[in-house]
Amino acid sequence: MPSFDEGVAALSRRLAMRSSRRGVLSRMGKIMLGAAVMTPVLPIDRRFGRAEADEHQMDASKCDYWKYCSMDGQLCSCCGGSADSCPPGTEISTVSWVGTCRNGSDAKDYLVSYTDCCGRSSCGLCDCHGNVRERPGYSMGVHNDVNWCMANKQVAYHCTVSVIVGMADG
Ligand code: ABN
Repeated sequence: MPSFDEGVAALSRRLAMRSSRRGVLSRMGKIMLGAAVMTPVLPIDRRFGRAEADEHQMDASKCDYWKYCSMDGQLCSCCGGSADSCPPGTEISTVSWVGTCRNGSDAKDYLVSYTDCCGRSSCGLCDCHGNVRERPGYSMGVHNDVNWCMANKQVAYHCTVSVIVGMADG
């Protein structure tokens, strides 16, 4: 009975006799071309551990956007304003709350300030509730589940804006 090595050698010889160098190269070329075409469409995690953000965490129109981690309310960007400016006909609350949010693209923590826009009835769109590190009213600076327009003359809540204040202390 031939040994394993002899078996492999015989198989290799038979394969070598049946295939030309050009044929092998052509087949390898086809395989490489197929891999190059198919790889971009395969469902592979391409972050390779670099970032912990999914695509919604990088999309400012989605509640999962990293900066909205302590958000509670409707995004002013859906209500005729922008992420950091109140819509026309509303005024910014004199009181804000803050959150510490991790930006998945650089894995750093940022201090974010959130402020309600007041003076029109609730916008009703893009209602987002992040609530990361949110605390009840005994810790007012991080309390979001209250209408902070009560600090203004125009107490009606419309929507909320958010601004990055700086890096969070390490
Ligand atoms: N701070 C946002 C908000 C407004 C009204 C009611 C609850 C929360």
